[in-house]
Amino acid sequence: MMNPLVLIFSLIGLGVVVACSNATETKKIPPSGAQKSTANPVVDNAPTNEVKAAPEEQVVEVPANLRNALKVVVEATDTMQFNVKEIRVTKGRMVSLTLKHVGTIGKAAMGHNLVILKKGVDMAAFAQAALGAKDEDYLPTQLADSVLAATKLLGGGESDTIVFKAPAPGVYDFFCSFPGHYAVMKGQLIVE
Ligand code: CU1
Repeated sequence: MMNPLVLIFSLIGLGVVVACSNATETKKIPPSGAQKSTANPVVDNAPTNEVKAAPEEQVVEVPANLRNALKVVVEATDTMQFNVKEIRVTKGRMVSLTLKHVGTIGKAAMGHNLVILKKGVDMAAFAQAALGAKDEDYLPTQLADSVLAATKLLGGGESDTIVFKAPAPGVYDFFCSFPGHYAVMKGQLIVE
């Protein structure tokens, strides 16, 4: 049952930096429900014996770059508001973005996430398409190619942190994909 650990320790022996394990657990770019995600590199006792080699790039890359990451905290409320409407960052910089649902209403009625779209993706069309994806927390995997980064869907009192690298300069829309929220819960990531 310790196979995964043995694997990890040998990686350490090879000089792979795993020191910043506190920061690695949040990296995930195409978020898709908790169970489907294969992108999570955290050593979680794997439910099966199928131990694949640690998911390539992600484990290794994040910690080193994260030291200079821009840390952003966005609060979302029970009244459907983000307290941040604009995030500015320079190209290539790592961003550690935490979304905090500071309300008390559960996610079924007042769920919030923060979805950053790739450049040129139509937010209204995306939001419309996401409406039908309740089972995927309104972030359908079929639209993953349109997403730069996204948090989980949160209920009151919950928070989630994502880590991503600021892409090419430009303006990127972010919003909450919970039905009906994007009209007010939105903002822009501005990469300079
Ligand atoms: Cu929301």
